[in-house]
Amino acid sequence: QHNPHWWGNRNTIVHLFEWKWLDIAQECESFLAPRGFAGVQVSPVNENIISAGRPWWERYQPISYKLTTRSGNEEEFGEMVRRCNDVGVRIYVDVLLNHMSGDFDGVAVGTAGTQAEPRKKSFPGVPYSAQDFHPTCEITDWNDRFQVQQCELVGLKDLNQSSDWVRSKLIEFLDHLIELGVAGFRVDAAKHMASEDLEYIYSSLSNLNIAHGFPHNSRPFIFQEVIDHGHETVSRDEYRDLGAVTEFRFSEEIGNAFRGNNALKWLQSWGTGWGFLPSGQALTFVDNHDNQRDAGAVLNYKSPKPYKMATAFHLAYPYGISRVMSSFAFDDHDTPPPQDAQERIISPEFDADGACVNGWICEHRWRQVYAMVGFKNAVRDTEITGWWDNGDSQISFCRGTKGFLAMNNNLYDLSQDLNTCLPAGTYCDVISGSLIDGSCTGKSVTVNEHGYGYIHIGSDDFDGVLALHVDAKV
Ligand code: QV4
Repeated sequence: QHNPHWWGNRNTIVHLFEWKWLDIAQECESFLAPRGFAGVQVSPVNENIISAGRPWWERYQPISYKLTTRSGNEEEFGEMVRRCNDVGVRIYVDVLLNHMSGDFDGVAVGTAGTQAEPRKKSFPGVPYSAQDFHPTCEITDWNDRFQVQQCELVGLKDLNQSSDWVRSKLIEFLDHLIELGVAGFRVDAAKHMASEDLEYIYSSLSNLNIAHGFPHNSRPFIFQEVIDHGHETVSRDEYRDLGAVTEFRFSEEIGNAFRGNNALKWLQSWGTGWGFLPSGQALTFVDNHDNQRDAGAVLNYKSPKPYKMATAFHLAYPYGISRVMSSFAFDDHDTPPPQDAQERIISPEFDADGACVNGWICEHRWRQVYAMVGFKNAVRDTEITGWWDNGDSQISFCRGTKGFLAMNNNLYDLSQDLNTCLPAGTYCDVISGSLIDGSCTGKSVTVNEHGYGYIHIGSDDFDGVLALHVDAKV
């Protein structure tokens, strides 16, 4: 279940973190499909506990499988999936199979009005009762398989996926989403569940819904959240044959490189050469909704120049199943998404350039990001050729004869003739500008009959990348 069921030449997923369903429907039609995005990872869809101040993470504490959250209700969810599928943008749902909510004093009321008593492990909306959960214990040793898989992740009531009842409820929930037209799932906290139980659940799922345009016998795409920095007792390798796995080392190493802790020349062997999973099993990202909030090597929108460079490299280098993050502005771990005085999530608003303005960051609407989604589509099915570097942090490479990328992460200019491998002509650098009505608003590069062009990226240029491809020829 490694096939994401993308349309045509599209090949990038965007995580529209905490967006509302009807806003996503609109985004599919007006922005994502025209820009060639392949799919959207959406926030959890089932009913969750209500936490004071409405932190984003309340959605990782389920109360029932009713499809009502702050992003919208079932009808709105169904409408979103249909409208996105109609324009060829697939929907992947973040699903919580590992646990229900954590402790709550007294009777909790969820986002669909369902009551539960988490402290007693009583969730009548499903229903689940204490016998459906593992006994309560804390994870203190992350290299103890029993603790990781049978104790409670941050106190979240830990479902027993080897029970027939729990399995049947989880399968029913996922099948309901398949019926509504989704293309697959991000499986939250997969590492905290035994791979045999997940295998049973995934293989029991229905095929994708042909009424939504999926071919007969299409299996749901599965990507599993398994954080493995290497040498973990519960490793990514136990899950990779069941579906794709989040490759966290990609995120950490790309952050390191573009923060300047590692010369870019080493990226020549990026991918399996760095010990990452095989390309078709790796879900790759510069940052995700968790690690963008942690200090450390991982880059996020708050460091725009290296972030855009890392994203350009991510999308230009042929490795992995790519996902780009689309965030809301945050100060700390608990900052809620943009909301009004009644604590309803507000819709993103856009300025004249299409950038988000009201608390949403929308990295996917940054030109340097969506232009690289277009680049990745334009160079699909080509290999890396013509790698060049200066022995340090200036690099360039070709994608067959369809695309060319150059980067400068040194403190001095890159100015020289380089082999772009492109057919002769003038190309628009899609990073510094766009091709509009046949003219380029940024840098242009003239490629001679030998494929060479003069490349200049100043060390203090706004962006440290230059990208050319055959769909942006002047
Ligand atoms: C608190 C204490 C605990 C205590 C517990 C019980 O910290 O020590 O046991 O109370 O009284 C929130 C709070 C957290 C609180 C917990 C339970 O932040 O302090 O525990 O609720 O009330 C998200 C957030 C968490 C949040 C959780 C549930 O990141 O902060 O916890 O949602 O709302 C590991 C895992 C990996 C996981 C990652 C974060 O291997 O699977 O940690 N990542 C996924 C999601 C992530 C989500 C969860 C898992 C849980 O990507 O977003 O956690 O669904 O690496």
